[in-house]
Amino acid sequence: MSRESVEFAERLKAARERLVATNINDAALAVCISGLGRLEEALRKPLRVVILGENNSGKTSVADLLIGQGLLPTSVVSNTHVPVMIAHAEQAAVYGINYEGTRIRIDGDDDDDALTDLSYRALQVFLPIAWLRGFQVLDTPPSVSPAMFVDDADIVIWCTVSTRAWTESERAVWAALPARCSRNALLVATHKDGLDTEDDISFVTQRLKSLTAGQFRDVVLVDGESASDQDAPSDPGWSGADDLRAAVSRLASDIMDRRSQKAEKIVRRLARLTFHQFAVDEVRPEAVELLLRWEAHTRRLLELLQQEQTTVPEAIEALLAAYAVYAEKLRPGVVRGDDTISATASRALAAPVRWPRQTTAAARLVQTLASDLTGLLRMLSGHSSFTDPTVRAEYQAARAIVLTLADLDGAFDALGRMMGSSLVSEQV
Ligand SMILES: Nc1nc2c(ncn2[C@@H]2O[C@H](COP(=O)(O)OP(=O)(O)OP(=O)(O)O)[C@@H](O)[C@H]2O)c(=O)[nH]1
Ligand SMILES: [Mg+2]
Repeated sequence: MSRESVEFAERLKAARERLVATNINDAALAVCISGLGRLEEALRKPLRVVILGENNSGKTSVADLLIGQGLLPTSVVSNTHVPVMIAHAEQAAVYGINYEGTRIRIDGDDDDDALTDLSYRALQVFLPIAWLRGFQVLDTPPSVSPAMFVDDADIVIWCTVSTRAWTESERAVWAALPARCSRNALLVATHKDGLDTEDDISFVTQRLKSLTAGQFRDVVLVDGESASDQDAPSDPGWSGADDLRAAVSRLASDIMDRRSQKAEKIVRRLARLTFHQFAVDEVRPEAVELLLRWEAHTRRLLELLQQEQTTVPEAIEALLAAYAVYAEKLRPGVVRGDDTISATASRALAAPVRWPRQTTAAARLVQTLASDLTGLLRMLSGHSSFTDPTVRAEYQAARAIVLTLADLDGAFDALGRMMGSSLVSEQV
């Protein structure tokens, strides 16, 4: 996981916990809190590494290398008949899933019989290994088509035997898999110990890289048997386990960054919805009249824009100027003040924006701006309705968090940038 995505997940968690701690009973806030929780869960979900390859190509040995050589229970090591899922748990355990879908623990003390996985359709192995907190490994049986396993794969590893790597049949099977498999795929060539010299190793590596260019993100050679092989070089890097894990980590970082970027977008949207809905009933009675006037004012401006009686730049300037007036009326000093809302708004007012000419996209932007400003004003209208200073402070804290998550500052900056660039492109 990259540092940014870890930090992002932490930030979400902190924001959610602080929102929960406000103890505010508000429907919009509740939706926001549960949405943030679900996103955190999705961000924390271990990545699924699916190991594919032909019969005896070293798939199980590669799974073993990934989690730490020799850590897989011997009962699941040889001849994989059914899919084996390896995941993290504080206590080691092995389960069989029978054909009715029931999960049966099969490593208990009372079960002395050798494990016959033929009576199960899948096995689940849980191990207290730190690496498995971020990854789930699926070791697949050669008897089932690889296509069955790739749907929910985050990372796909194809195992091939170094000494006869990337055969015609392997090529055909790989080519038949959905193209998206290649995006996060590694080609792992096992039986590196079957190659005689360092030159042979680099020759095979280069050959595989050029043969499979564009189909895998990386090629790694490993010796899955080095632990039990007396003749294996004593070099700790020889097995290739470190290279393999490094390659998996690189893919994982990219995936996590993409996940976080998607999550950031969702958080912004969720927080925007929240801030428009949050405490809508809390508007002070004396502020209602002002808000109604503001809404009528923005409606008129938007109509004028639609009828092309005003331009986008004029409409934006009018909106921001009116916003400043109404904000001051609702909470004197707010436009010059230093709390979160005013800081957000005043930055928008102070932003050195260059306005674009009339475009549909720009008109839509004006509408969004108008509705965001309405939301901000509504927040200002609700603030002081609570006489209890503690409750008021909690509402203020919740609003500040939601505003930060909604990244209105970022939205205003983007507005400025977009306007700047659209002006430039019109000049070209
Ligand atoms: N010398 C050597 N033997 C290996 C290597 N990798 C795997 N083997 C051996 O090759 C045999 C097959 O390895 P597995 O890891 O079970 O292969 P698999 O693809 O999981 O096999 P199936 O699940 O039956 O398809 C085993 O006897 C392993 O000990 C390697 O890098 N070098
Ligand atoms: Mg196997």
